Amino acid sequence: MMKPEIQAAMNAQINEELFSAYLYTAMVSYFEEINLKGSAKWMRIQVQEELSHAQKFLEYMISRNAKVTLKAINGPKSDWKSPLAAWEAAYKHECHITECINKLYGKASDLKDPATVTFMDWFVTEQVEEEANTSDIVAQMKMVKDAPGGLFLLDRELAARTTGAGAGAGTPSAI
Ligand code: OFO
Repeated sequence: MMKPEIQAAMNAQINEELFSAYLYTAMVSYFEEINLKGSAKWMRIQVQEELSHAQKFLEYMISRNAKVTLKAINGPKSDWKSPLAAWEAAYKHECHITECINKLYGKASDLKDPATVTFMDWFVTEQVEEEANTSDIVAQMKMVKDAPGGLFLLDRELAARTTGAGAGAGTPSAI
């Protein structure tokens, strides 16, 4: 049986993952407003990925007979001052999620719950990719910041993302 403290932390993480989906949905809308269709497409896929993360926690909790308690999801921001600012916010958010995942991993380890530690391994690895993807895009955005042609090309490359799975999926390698 899952310890109540871990159960509470997992419920909180479901909320974090659903908030991630909500935040990135707001970014889909922002990128569409400013006609960055590739960025919007990349974020649409990211929304699905975040929902799948929430689902993974849900299924794991069900398999452990833990009680899933869903709380209200906070409203995200809906506007950013530039595409770069939005991508920086996405990177910052992923760093926050990494901290949440690491804390949850640490808690499962401290409370001697090896099944949860093993389950959390996937998320620890996933966060390396989540941070790398957004940080790479931030770096590319900084390079093209004042060059509309560069932004156009970068956005076109972001449109190539087809899946949420796999390292660096849809992340531009070069402009
Ligand atoms: Fe669920 O990893 Fe991003 O937030």
